[in-house]
Amino acid sequence: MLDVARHFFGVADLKKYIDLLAAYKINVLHLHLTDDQGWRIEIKSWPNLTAHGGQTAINGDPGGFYTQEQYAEIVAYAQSRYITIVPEIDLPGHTNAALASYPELNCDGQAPELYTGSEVGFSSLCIHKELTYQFLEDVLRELAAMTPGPYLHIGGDEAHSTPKDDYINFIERLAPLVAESGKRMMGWEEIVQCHLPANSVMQYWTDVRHAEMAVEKSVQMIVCPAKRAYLDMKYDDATPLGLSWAGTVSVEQAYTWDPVTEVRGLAESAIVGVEAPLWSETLRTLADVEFMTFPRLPGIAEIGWSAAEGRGWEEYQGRLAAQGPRWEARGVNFYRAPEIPWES
Ligand code: IFG
Repeated sequence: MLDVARHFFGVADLKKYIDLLAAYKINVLHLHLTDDQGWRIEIKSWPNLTAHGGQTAINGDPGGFYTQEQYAEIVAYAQSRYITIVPEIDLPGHTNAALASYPELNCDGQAPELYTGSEVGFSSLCIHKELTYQFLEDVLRELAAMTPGPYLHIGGDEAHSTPKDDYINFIERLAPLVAESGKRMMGWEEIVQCHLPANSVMQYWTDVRHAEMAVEKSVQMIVCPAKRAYLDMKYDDATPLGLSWAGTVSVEQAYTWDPVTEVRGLAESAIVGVEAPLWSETLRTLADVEFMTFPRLPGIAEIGWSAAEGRGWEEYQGRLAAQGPRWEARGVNFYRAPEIPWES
């Protein structure tokens, strides 16, 4: 996953990133397209979402957005490298950019200012306003029409400003709208508190109790625990970029885990896949994105594609070291983790 909402990355950057993902057999790119700081995908029936909501980014860095034509270009380019795009519209929290764009979407009819900070959990759609659901129908319809892949991701995380009952009612009213758009619903782990369509997928990212609830309710999951798979976590305390709320994640820690053993009672058949989310609060350029992605991503790809029995850090780090010269030749700004025996 790449967060293009906290900071925006244009089509050319995305294409370079997609080439690097394809080299390590990544086959899905989840784009986090909307958040408090920016709405990055053109919705023709609600043009202000990007005209206004796409203008800025964290720290007042340059904003931006993808026109529907540019989004189609990204989808086609990814497809040519056997990568499926999963678009995420984060709901009902993480919605300040949408609320700032349309006063009428707000319960009190007042639009908040554009937000350039990095707090989370302060925004919520107006759950009891009918216009909210017209808005959602329009957004989901247009997003589904431009997304050939099977999933629409509706976020669902950190809705701290939405009362629990309202959150549950909202997600349960949203789910049929996703189904009507012809897509399968994906969401962050919190959605598992709701009644979900049978083919929904949740992402386990931080609270294992949500993952255990998914096991009980037979909800399929993407396993991406922040303490292992969040690429925006610093490598160590000296890393200049990234965050550390889930701890630091070394190259070894990003490799030496097995999704099946992360959750009590989890069967391999219930795991749709693994994911390596990269949040961009602290990332401004493709070079920053590459620094946090490499060298940790190939190991997570290997976890996705190979049986746990055959994996071992001692053997793996030798193969990883051999990638260094390739990345140098391609001008990839990878982190030369000192513990890896990089080949010169
Ligand atoms: N949690 C938030 C993200 C981002 C992240 C940074 C999820 C699902 C912390 N939600 O991870 O928006 O701020 O590590």
